[in-house]
Amino acid sequence: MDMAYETLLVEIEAGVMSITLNRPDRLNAFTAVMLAELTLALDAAEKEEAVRAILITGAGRGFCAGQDLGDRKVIDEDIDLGASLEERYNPLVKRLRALPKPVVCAVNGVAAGAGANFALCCDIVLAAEGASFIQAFAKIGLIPDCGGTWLLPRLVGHARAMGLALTADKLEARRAADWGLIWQVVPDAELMREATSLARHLATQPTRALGLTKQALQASSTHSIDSQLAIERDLQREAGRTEDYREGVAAFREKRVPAFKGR
Ligand code: LHQ
Repeated sequence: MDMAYETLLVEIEAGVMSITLNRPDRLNAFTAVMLAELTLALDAAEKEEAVRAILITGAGRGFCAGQDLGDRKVIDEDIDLGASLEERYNPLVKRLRALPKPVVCAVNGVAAGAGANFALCCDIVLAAEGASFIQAFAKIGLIPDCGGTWLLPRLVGHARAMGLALTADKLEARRAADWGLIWQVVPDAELMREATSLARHLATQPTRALGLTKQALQASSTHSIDSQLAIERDLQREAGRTEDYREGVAAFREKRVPAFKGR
Protein backbone atom coordinates (compact mmCIF):
# COMPACT_ATOMS: atom_id res chain seq x y z
CA MET A 1 0.00 0.00 0.00
CA ASP A 2 1.52 3.39 -1.05
CA MET A 3 0.53 6.75 0.41
CA ALA A 4 0.97 10.14 -1.25
CA TYR A 5 3.22 12.70 0.44
CA GLU A 6 5.19 15.59 -1.03
CA THR A 7 8.46 15.04 0.83
CA LEU A 8 8.25 11.39 1.89
CA LEU A 9 7.88 8.01 0.26
CA VAL A 10 5.68 5.88 2.46
CA GLU A 11 4.69 2.29 1.92
CA ILE A 12 3.41 -0.57 4.01
CA GLU A 13 4.58 -4.09 3.39
CA ALA A 14 4.90 -7.21 5.55
CA GLY A 15 3.77 -5.33 8.67
CA VAL A 16 6.36 -2.58 8.19
CA MET A 17 5.68 1.05 7.33
CA SER A 18 8.75 2.31 5.45
CA ILE A 19 9.22 6.06 5.50
CA THR A 20 11.85 7.48 3.15
CA LEU A 21 12.82 11.14 3.55
CA ASN A 22 12.67 12.26 -0.04
CA ARG A 23 14.45 15.54 -0.86
CA PRO A 24 17.69 13.96 -2.09
CA ASP A 25 19.04 17.09 -3.81
CA ARG A 26 19.03 18.84 -0.39
CA LEU A 27 20.31 15.75 1.44
CA ASN A 28 16.74 15.34 2.76
CA ALA A 29 16.93 18.50 4.87
CA PHE A 30 13.84 19.13 6.98
CA THR A 31 11.23 21.64 5.84
CA ALA A 32 8.03 22.55 7.67
CA VAL A 33 6.15 20.36 5.19
CA MET A 34 8.42 17.37 5.82
CA LEU A 35 8.10 17.72 9.58
CA ALA A 36 4.30 17.90 9.30
CA GLU A 37 4.24 14.92 6.94
CA LEU A 38 6.44 12.88 9.27
CA THR A 39 3.97 13.50 12.08
CA LEU A 40 1.09 12.43 9.80
CA ALA A 41 2.94 9.27 8.78
CA LEU A 42 3.74 8.36 12.39
CA ASP A 43 0.09 8.96 13.35
CA ALA A 44 -0.97 6.59 10.57
CA ALA A 45 1.64 4.05 11.69
CA GLU A 46 0.22 4.07 15.19
CA LYS A 47 -3.42 3.83 14.11
CA GLU A 48 -2.98 1.17 11.43
CA GLU A 49 -3.17 -2.23 13.10
CA ALA A 50 -1.41 -3.90 10.18
CA VAL A 51 1.69 -1.78 10.89
CA ARG A 52 3.80 -3.42 13.60
CA ALA A 53 7.18 -1.79 12.92
CA ILE A 54 8.45 1.37 11.24
CA LEU A 55 11.56 1.75 9.10
CA ILE A 56 12.96 5.22 8.42
CA THR A 57 15.67 6.00 5.85
CA GLY A 58 16.71 8.69 3.37
CA ALA A 59 16.64 8.83 -0.42
CA GLY A 60 19.88 9.37 -2.33
CA ARG A 61 23.35 9.76 -0.79
CA GLY A 62 22.35 11.45 2.48
CA PHE A 63 20.12 10.53 5.40
CA CYS A 64 19.15 14.04 6.53
CA ALA A 65 21.15 17.31 6.75
CA GLY A 66 18.97 18.81 9.50
CA GLN A 67 16.95 21.97 9.11
CA ASP A 68 16.78 23.28 5.53
CA LEU A 69 19.10 26.28 5.75
CA GLY A 70 17.96 27.47 2.32
CA ASP A 71 14.59 28.43 3.73
CA ARG A 72 14.64 32.25 3.89
CA LYS A 73 12.72 32.25 7.16
CA VAL A 74 15.58 30.64 9.15
CA ILE A 75 17.51 33.91 9.16
CA ASP A 76 14.65 36.40 9.42
CA GLU A 77 15.47 39.32 11.76
CA ASP A 78 12.77 38.32 14.22
CA ILE A 79 13.23 34.54 13.95
CA ASP A 80 12.39 32.62 17.11
CA LEU A 81 14.08 29.22 16.80
CA GLY A 82 12.66 28.27 20.18
CA ALA A 83 9.18 28.57 18.71
CA SER A 84 10.21 26.47 15.72
CA LEU A 85 11.41 23.73 18.09
CA GLU A 86 8.33 24.02 20.28
CA GLU A 87 5.89 23.91 17.37
CA ARG A 88 7.54 21.49 14.97
CA TYR A 89 10.63 19.57 16.08
CA ASN A 90 9.88 18.81 19.72
CA PRO A 91 6.41 17.33 19.05
CA LEU A 92 7.94 15.13 16.34
CA VAL A 93 10.68 13.85 18.67
CA LYS A 94 8.08 13.14 21.36
CA ARG A 95 5.81 11.43 18.83
CA LEU A 96 8.63 9.19 17.64
CA ARG A 97 9.66 8.17 21.13
CA ALA A 98 6.11 7.61 22.36
CA LEU A 99 5.08 5.50 19.37
CA PRO A 100 4.16 2.11 20.90
CA LYS A 101 5.78 0.20 18.03
CA PRO A 102 9.48 -0.34 17.26
CA VAL A 103 11.14 2.20 14.98
CA VAL A 104 14.24 1.12 13.04
CA CYS A 105 16.38 3.80 11.42
CA ALA A 106 18.61 2.95 8.45
CA VAL A 107 21.14 5.77 8.18
CA ASN A 108 22.20 5.54 4.56
CA GLY A 109 24.53 8.56 4.43
CA VAL A 110 25.35 11.74 6.30
CA ALA A 111 23.07 12.61 9.22
CA ALA A 112 23.74 16.18 10.36
CA GLY A 113 22.26 18.56 12.92
CA ALA A 114 18.62 17.82 13.66
CA GLY A 115 18.91 14.96 11.14
CA ALA A 116 21.50 13.19 13.31
CA ASN A 117 19.49 13.56 16.49
CA PHE A 118 16.26 12.57 14.79
CA ALA A 119 17.99 9.31 13.78
CA LEU A 120 19.30 8.78 17.31
CA CYS A 121 15.75 9.16 18.69
CA CYS A 122 14.72 6.00 16.82
CA ASP A 123 14.72 2.72 18.73
CA ILE A 124 17.31 0.77 16.75
CA VAL A 125 19.77 2.59 14.50
CA LEU A 126 21.69 0.81 11.75
CA ALA A 127 24.11 2.75 9.59
CA ALA A 128 25.88 2.07 6.33
CA GLU A 129 29.68 2.03 6.55
CA GLY A 130 29.77 5.19 4.44
CA ALA A 131 27.33 7.05 6.72
CA SER A 132 28.32 9.59 9.34
CA PHE A 133 26.89 11.64 12.19
CA ILE A 134 27.63 15.34 12.62
CA GLN A 135 26.47 17.54 15.49
CA ALA A 136 26.71 20.37 12.94
CA PHE A 137 25.03 22.98 15.14
CA ALA A 138 28.16 24.71 16.48
CA LYS A 139 29.27 25.39 12.91
CA ILE A 140 26.32 27.73 12.43
CA GLY A 141 26.17 29.18 15.92
CA LEU A 142 23.51 26.92 17.41
CA ILE A 143 23.28 24.31 20.14
CA PRO A 144 22.36 20.63 19.59
CA ASP A 145 18.57 20.19 19.60
CA CYS A 146 16.03 17.45 18.90
CA GLY A 147 17.03 15.85 22.19
CA GLY A 148 20.75 15.78 21.37
CA THR A 149 21.91 17.26 24.67
CA TRP A 150 19.87 14.61 26.51
CA LEU A 151 20.64 11.65 24.29
CA LEU A 152 24.34 12.08 23.57
CA PRO A 153 25.71 11.89 27.12
CA ARG A 154 23.46 8.92 27.83
CA LEU A 155 24.56 7.08 24.70
CA VAL A 156 28.28 7.82 24.63
CA GLY A 157 29.10 9.51 27.98
CA HIS A 158 29.89 13.10 28.87
CA ALA A 159 33.38 13.36 27.37
CA ARG A 160 32.42 12.10 23.93
CA ALA A 161 29.14 14.02 23.93
CA MET A 162 31.01 17.22 24.72
CA GLY A 163 33.66 16.53 22.06
CA LEU A 164 31.05 15.82 19.38
CA ALA A 165 28.93 18.84 20.25
CA LEU A 166 31.71 21.41 20.66
CA THR A 167 33.81 20.41 17.64
CA ALA A 168 30.92 19.50 15.29
CA ASP A 169 33.38 16.94 13.87
CA LYS A 170 32.13 14.17 11.63
CA LEU A 171 31.77 10.80 13.37
CA GLU A 172 32.05 7.90 10.94
CA ALA A 173 29.48 5.11 11.28
CA ARG A 174 32.07 2.52 12.33
CA ARG A 175 33.23 4.62 15.25
CA ALA A 176 29.61 5.53 16.11
CA ALA A 177 28.93 1.81 16.51
CA ASP A 178 32.17 1.26 18.49
CA TRP A 179 31.13 4.05 20.85
CA GLY A 180 27.64 2.65 21.36
CA LEU A 181 25.93 5.59 19.67
CA ILE A 182 24.14 3.19 17.32
CA TRP A 183 23.24 -0.49 17.22
CA GLN A 184 25.17 -1.67 14.16
CA VAL A 185 27.17 -0.68 11.13
CA VAL A 186 26.74 -2.72 7.93
CA PRO A 187 28.35 -2.65 4.47
CA ASP A 188 26.72 0.03 2.30
CA ALA A 189 25.25 -2.45 -0.16
CA GLU A 190 23.63 -4.46 2.63
CA LEU A 191 22.06 -1.65 4.64
CA MET A 192 18.53 -1.80 3.28
CA ARG A 193 18.43 -5.60 3.19
CA GLU A 194 19.58 -5.82 6.82
CA ALA A 195 17.32 -3.01 8.03
CA THR A 196 14.27 -4.34 6.20
CA SER A 197 14.87 -7.82 7.51
CA LEU A 198 15.20 -6.50 11.08
CA ALA A 199 12.03 -4.37 10.76
CA ARG A 200 10.12 -7.31 9.27
CA HIS A 201 11.30 -9.56 12.07
CA LEU A 202 10.18 -7.02 14.69
CA ALA A 203 6.80 -6.80 12.91
CA THR A 204 6.24 -10.49 13.70
CA GLN A 205 7.01 -10.08 17.40
CA PRO A 206 4.70 -9.29 20.36
CA THR A 207 4.10 -5.65 19.42
CA ARG A 208 2.48 -4.58 22.68
CA ALA A 209 5.35 -6.00 24.72
CA LEU A 210 7.86 -4.25 22.45
CA GLY A 211 6.01 -0.96 22.91
CA LEU A 212 5.97 -1.41 26.69
CA THR A 213 9.67 -2.37 26.68
CA LYS A 214 10.45 0.84 24.82
CA GLN A 215 8.43 2.80 27.39
CA ALA A 216 10.26 1.16 30.32
CA LEU A 217 13.74 1.65 28.90
CA GLN A 218 13.04 5.28 28.05
CA ALA A 219 11.79 5.91 31.57
CA SER A 220 14.93 4.41 33.14
CA SER A 221 17.23 7.38 32.70
CA THR A 222 15.08 9.62 34.85
CA HIS A 223 14.09 7.11 37.55
CA SER A 224 15.59 5.49 40.62
CA ILE A 225 15.76 1.69 40.76
CA ASP A 226 12.76 1.72 43.13
CA SER A 227 10.52 3.71 40.84
CA GLN A 228 11.78 1.75 37.83
CA LEU A 229 10.80 -1.49 39.59
CA ALA A 230 7.33 -0.02 40.04
CA ILE A 231 7.19 0.87 36.35
CA GLU A 232 8.22 -2.69 35.43
CA ARG A 233 5.51 -4.06 37.71
CA ASP A 234 2.82 -1.92 36.03
CA LEU A 235 3.95 -2.55 32.47
CA GLN A 236 4.47 -6.27 33.05
CA ARG A 237 0.93 -6.45 34.41
CA GLU A 238 -0.21 -5.01 31.09
CA ALA A 239 2.02 -7.32 29.03
CA GLY A 240 0.77 -10.33 30.98
CA ARG A 241 -2.77 -9.55 29.86
CA THR A 242 -2.02 -9.67 26.14
CA GLU A 243 -2.97 -12.49 23.79
CA ASP A 244 0.64 -12.56 22.62
CA TYR A 245 1.88 -13.45 26.10
CA ARG A 246 -0.45 -16.45 26.21
CA GLU A 247 0.63 -17.41 22.71
CA GLY A 248 4.33 -17.09 23.63
CA VAL A 249 3.99 -19.43 26.60
CA ALA A 250 1.78 -21.89 24.67
CA ALA A 251 4.32 -22.00 21.82
CA PHE A 252 7.15 -22.62 24.29
CA ARG A 253 5.29 -25.50 25.91
CA GLU A 254 4.33 -27.00 22.55
CA LYS A 255 7.88 -26.56 21.21
CA ARG A 256 6.74 -24.52 18.19
CA VAL A 257 7.36 -21.04 16.81
CA PRO A 258 4.89 -18.53 18.30
CA ALA A 259 2.43 -16.79 15.98
CA PHE A 260 2.18 -13.36 17.58
CA LYS A 261 -0.67 -11.12 16.47
CA GLY A 262 0.40 -7.85 18.06
CA ARG A 263 -2.38 -7.78 20.64
C1 LHQ B 1 21.36 21.67 2.24
C2 LHQ B 1 21.57 21.38 3.59
C3 LHQ B 1 20.70 22.00 4.53
C4 LHQ B 1 19.67 23.07 2.74
C5 LHQ B 1 23.03 20.30 2.49
N1 LHQ B 1 19.78 22.84 4.05
N2 LHQ B 1 20.46 22.54 1.82
C6 LHQ B 1 17.94 24.71 12.99
C7 LHQ B 1 17.16 25.89 12.76
C8 LHQ B 1 15.80 25.97 13.06
C9 LHQ B 1 15.16 25.31 13.96
C10 LHQ B 1 15.50 24.15 14.61
O1 LHQ B 1 16.68 23.46 14.56
C11 LHQ B 1 17.67 23.62 13.72
C12 LHQ B 1 18.51 22.49 13.81
C13 LHQ B 1 19.47 22.15 12.72
O2 LHQ B 1 19.29 21.15 12.08
S1 LHQ B 1 20.80 23.14 12.55
C14 LHQ B 1 21.85 22.22 11.51
C15 LHQ B 1 21.47 22.37 10.06
N3 LHQ B 1 22.32 21.55 9.24
C16 LHQ B 1 23.61 21.83 8.97
O3 LHQ B 1 24.19 22.76 9.46
C17 LHQ B 1 24.27 20.94 7.97
C18 LHQ B 1 24.51 21.69 6.68
N4 LHQ B 1 25.08 20.82 5.69
C19 LHQ B 1 26.39 20.46 5.69
O4 LHQ B 1 27.17 20.83 6.54
C20 LHQ B 1 26.84 19.58 4.57
O5 LHQ B 1 25.91 19.68 3.51
C21 LHQ B 1 26.97 18.09 4.97
C22 LHQ B 1 28.19 17.94 5.90
C23 LHQ B 1 25.71 17.59 5.66
C24 LHQ B 1 27.20 17.24 3.72
O6 LHQ B 1 28.28 17.77 3.00
P1 LHQ B 1 28.56 17.30 1.49
O7 LHQ B 1 28.48 15.82 1.43
O8 LHQ B 1 29.81 17.95 1.06
O9 LHQ B 1 27.30 17.84 0.64
P2 LHQ B 1 27.00 19.35 0.20
O10 LHQ B 1 27.32 20.29 1.29
O11 LHQ B 1 27.61 19.59 -1.14
O12 LHQ B 1 25.39 19.28 0.06
C25 LHQ B 1 24.74 18.79 -1.11
C26 LHQ B 1 23.62 19.74 -1.43
O13 LHQ B 1 22.67 19.71 -0.34
C27 LHQ B 1 24.13 21.17 -1.54
O14 LHQ B 1 23.35 21.81 -2.51
P3 LHQ B 1 23.96 22.16 -3.97
O15 LHQ B 1 22.86 22.92 -4.63
O16 LHQ B 1 25.22 22.96 -3.74
O17 LHQ B 1 24.24 20.83 -4.58
C28 LHQ B 1 23.82 21.74 -0.19
O18 LHQ B 1 23.63 23.12 -0.20
C29 LHQ B 1 22.52 21.03 0.15
N5 LHQ B 1 22.33 20.99 1.59
N6 LHQ B 1 22.59 20.53 3.72
N7 LHQ B 1 20.78 21.73 5.84
